[in-house]
This record gives sequence, structure tokens and C-alpha cells, in this order.
Amino acid sequence: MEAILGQIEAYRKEIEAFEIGNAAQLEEYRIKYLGTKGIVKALFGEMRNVPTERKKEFGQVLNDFKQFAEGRYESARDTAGSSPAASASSIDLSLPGDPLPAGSRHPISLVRNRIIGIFQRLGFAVADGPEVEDDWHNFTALNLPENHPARDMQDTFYISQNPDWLLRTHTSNVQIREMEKGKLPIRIICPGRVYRNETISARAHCFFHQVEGLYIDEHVSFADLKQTLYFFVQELYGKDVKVRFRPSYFPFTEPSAEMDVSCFICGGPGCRVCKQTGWVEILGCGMVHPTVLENCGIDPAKYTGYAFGMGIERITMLQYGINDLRLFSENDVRFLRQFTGAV
Ligand code: 2NM
Repeated sequence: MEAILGQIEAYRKEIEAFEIGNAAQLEEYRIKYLGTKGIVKALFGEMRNVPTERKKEFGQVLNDFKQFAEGRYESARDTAGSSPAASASSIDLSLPGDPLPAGSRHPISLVRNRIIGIFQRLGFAVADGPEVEDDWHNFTALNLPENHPARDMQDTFYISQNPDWLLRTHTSNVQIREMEKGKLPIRIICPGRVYRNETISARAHCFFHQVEGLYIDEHVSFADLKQTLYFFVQELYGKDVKVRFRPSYFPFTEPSAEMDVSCFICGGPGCRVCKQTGWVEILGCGMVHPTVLENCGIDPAKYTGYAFGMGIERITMLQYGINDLRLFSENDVRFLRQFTGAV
């Protein structure tokens, strides 16, 4: 008994002298004194060798010792991690950090964000909606007759469980949904992914990205459309850009037009980008068809509006001289790394 008490006294001195300067030493200490095979545990094991009349006294000494050993551990743990000497032995803070590989924005995002920014400054709000859509919002409400070629199974991905559902072929579905809400005026742009069932090649893919715009109010005219889109391309290509509108056809607009810009590569004389014409087509537009307004519960006698739509891939390819659509979705970092800043 006296021998054990002496031993405990010796352990106290040992603990006081134990150097705990870093995490490794702290762990060494824990294992030696507090671990399951440690000294404290072993001393408690001695209890059964102590005569009954001295068990109480021995128990008190042991508990004191245990608290002492634990106290040393806890105070060392609080300081070992933060003292400079301790850190120096485990982590060298003077070394340069591991570099975080910096990503870059996808070129489609860069161009989309620029387009959005220009229209937001004109007061357009960004709207979005579902990519899985029903026939009404994707086709019928947009005045696409039952037998219109765009409805052809070959161009549209239908959902097999329910042939009324499909992957939207344009973001006009968002505009239909916005018009159906019945809150006027409407001034929105709708960026998003759209799907078409095409044979994949350098010029066609099964999905691409669009930005469509819609403005509906009283007295909105084709002149408003022209001026807004002219401002848009001036922001995109510079003040010297010229525009021209060519008559076109869309079932959801009347009249309809394609808008060309003067070639921003050669400036007019003709080059590969403009195919020697001096002009580059960048979007389609028109005055929203009265039937479309009616389909959405808007009175075409009171309200008029314009709409336009452009493919982001096309504008991006023209901007950067990219010649294969597939590059946008292959996620090859050798391609993606080239787009580090603003357009
Ligand atoms: C285009 C071209 C012309 C268009 C029309 C509508 C809606 F919903 F108002 F009828 N949304 N988008 C539109 C008009 C889209 O893309 C080439």
C-alpha cells in the first residue's frame, strides 16, 4: 500500500515534467496516462489488492490523481494547438499554401450574362420556367398548328410516359406562362436550355441555349422593337454596328423578321464569318401574334407586344471564332481554360 502511494507521488512529478509541446506529444501523453492501457487505468486495477479498511482512502488518492492527470491533458490540449512553438513542429506555416485550381466561366455563361446585363439595364426582368413542358405551353398557345413541322416527332423529345409532355424546344414556354399570369405590362427576358432531336454534328446538337425577350404593354410598336434591338447590338458590338431587318415567318409573331448585324469581323467587305455578304444573322423577332395574346387571356385590341429570340451558342461561336458546337458540351479543359475573362 505505502509503495503504491509512493509510486503515485512519483507519477505526479513525472506528469509535471512531461513536455507537451505539440499534437504528437499530447497524444503520447494521453495514451501513456489516460488510455485504456494507461497508468490511471492500471492504478485503479490495484484497488483489489488494497485491504478493505484502506479502500476508501486509496480511492480518494486515486481520484485526485486521475483528476490531476486529466487536468494536465486538458490544459495542454488548449494550448498545444495554438502556441507557435507547437505549430512549428507539426505544420510549417511559412510554406506557401497548396494552390486552389481556379476554374473559369463557361463561354456560354459569359455571353448569356452579357446579354442579360444589357437587357436588365433596359428594365427587363429575368424569368424562367420548366424544361419539361406540356404541349400547350410549348406549341399550342404559341399558335403552332397541329400539323406544323416543328411539332414533328423528329424535332422534339417527347416523354414516353406521357405524350403530352416534352422537352421544351424554345424558352417561349416561359413567356406564355408569364402572360397567363395576367399581370401587365410584361418586360422579360428568358435565358435557358432548350432541346431538339437532331443528328449531332458540328452544327447541331440535342440541346442548346437561348435568350428570348418579350415586351407587352399598350401601344408597343415595331419601332420599339427595332430601337431596343439596335441598342442591344450596339452594346454587344460597339456603336458603329449597323442592323438590317429582313421579313421572315414565325407562327407566333406577325409581322416577323430576322435581324442581321454588319459583320463585326470584316466590317462590310466580306469574309468567312459573314460568308462574303457583310452581314451576320443573329436573331429572330416580331410582333406577338394576336392569337397568342388571346390564348393567354390578353386582349389584343388593348395590348400589343414584341418578342425576339436568339441562340447563345451561335453568338458565342461568332464572338470567339468557335467552329464546332460540340466543344461547348464536351467539358475539355483545354477548350474551357481559354475563356478567362469578359467577352
Ligand atoms: C423568336 C422569334 C420571334 C417569341 C415569341 C414569343 C411569344 F411567347 F411571345 F409568343 N416568345 N418568343 C419569338 C418571336 C421567338 O425566336 C427566334
